[in-house]
Amino acid sequence: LGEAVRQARLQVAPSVQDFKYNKKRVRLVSQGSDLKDAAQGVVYWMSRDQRVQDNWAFLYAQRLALKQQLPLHVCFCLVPKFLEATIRHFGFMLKGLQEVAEECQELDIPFHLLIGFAKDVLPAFVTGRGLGGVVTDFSPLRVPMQWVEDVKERLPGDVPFVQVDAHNIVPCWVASDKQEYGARTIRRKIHDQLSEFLTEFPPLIKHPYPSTAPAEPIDWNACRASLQVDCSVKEVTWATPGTAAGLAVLESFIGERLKSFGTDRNNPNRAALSNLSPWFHFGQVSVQRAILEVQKYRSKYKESVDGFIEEAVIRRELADNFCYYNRNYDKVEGAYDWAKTSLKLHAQDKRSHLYELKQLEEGKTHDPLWNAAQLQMVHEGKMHGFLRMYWAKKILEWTRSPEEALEFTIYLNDRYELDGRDPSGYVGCMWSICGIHDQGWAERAVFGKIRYMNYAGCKRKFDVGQFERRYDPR
Ligand code: FO1
Repeated sequence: LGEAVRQARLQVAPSVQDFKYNKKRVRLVSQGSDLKDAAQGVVYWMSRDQRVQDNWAFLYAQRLALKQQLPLHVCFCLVPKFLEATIRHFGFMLKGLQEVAEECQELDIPFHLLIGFAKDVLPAFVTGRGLGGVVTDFSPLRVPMQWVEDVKERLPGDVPFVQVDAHNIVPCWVASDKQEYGARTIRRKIHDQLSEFLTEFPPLIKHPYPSTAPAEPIDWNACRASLQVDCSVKEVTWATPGTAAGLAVLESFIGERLKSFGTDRNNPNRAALSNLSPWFHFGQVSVQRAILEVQKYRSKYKESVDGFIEEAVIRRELADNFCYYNRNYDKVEGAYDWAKTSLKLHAQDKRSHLYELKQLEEGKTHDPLWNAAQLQMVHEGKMHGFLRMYWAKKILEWTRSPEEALEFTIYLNDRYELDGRDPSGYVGCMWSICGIHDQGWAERAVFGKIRYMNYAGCKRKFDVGQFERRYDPR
């Protein structure tokens, strides 16, 4: 699969202008004037979608550059810290970016790693090089949305600045213009538009208009040294960073695990998951590519393929919808009224156990299944999807308030999960603790009407002891 994508890249398409580019993927951040005659090039400011091929934002930037016969540049702005990210995450990201830089070089597209916040480095880069247009990708999260706003403020007024949703299959602002109630309400909207957006990618091609001023060589060690992040959370060994490795995981999912995804995905003892979320999170692999490949097996593994589309497309795009349209996407205030009222009503209920953050972080509760899940996350950077729900719900049960539960859950998720700091992570925590995208259930202590999960329920689903033994520290 990696090779197929590579080959596509090397093939010189007749002209990138020839394919039909769906402009609904693009929106204007600031108008500027038309690309100036004197412009020296176009730049793609890469952020969420850290890959060369299968990237609608990169393709759009190349299309603009080809139309005007201009050089194309790519920039990545490396911030010193981002939410709770540690060296585990920055290490994964930087190694992926190294591959991006190499691929860009083969395509005659200079890749620039700028150190610092975009607002401080990107406008100067654009003016310094006389560039005539900026294209960026899209994230609904508060911090990256603010980066875009800040750049907009500081870019010269005549430089057009556009944004492309290169992460979702149906662009977030096209899928729906409001916060959706749940999977039930967004599913049809997305499925109805899949035939329009779930299309094959044209290749990004070797760029025919080389830049006269090439990129500065990148000192990757200096990049690492510029970071102000916690280095005590170690990088993981099971997940090799980068697009090539991510595509190999996709291939192994299709060849080995897809057949049992439909039946075994809720069993943490079975290898049935795609495990692709770290590569999806950093945009090293496009979800659209994964779906294009997986859906070829629909007649063979219908249940699995449908289940994967539900999780990778519907649930994932629902998460972006939630974060985009709800500014309190990571706070109890962001919940539905029924959930807020119910949680408030039970705020004073006696908790069976109360744990401090440190006890939780070290996996030292009375519950061996919970501890095992926590240690899986701490050591491997990825907790099994089914256990993520159980894990978060127990934090609601064992802390002083829903606010504290959400704070701890998001902190731990963002700090340890490779795929943390992502809309899917915030929505996962909000679903478990605040009932987002869920319905009310029978009322009970502490949880109120929030769906409850317990150890006995897990025991009915899988061999809990087998999972606990895998992560037993003794
Ligand atoms: N994007 C950037 O443009 N620059 C960064 O330095 C950067 C660091 C970073 C660290 C951890 C992480 O999980 C993501 C990071 N991102 C960075 C990407 C990004 O902004 C996110 O993936 C999206 O916001 C997720 O929606």
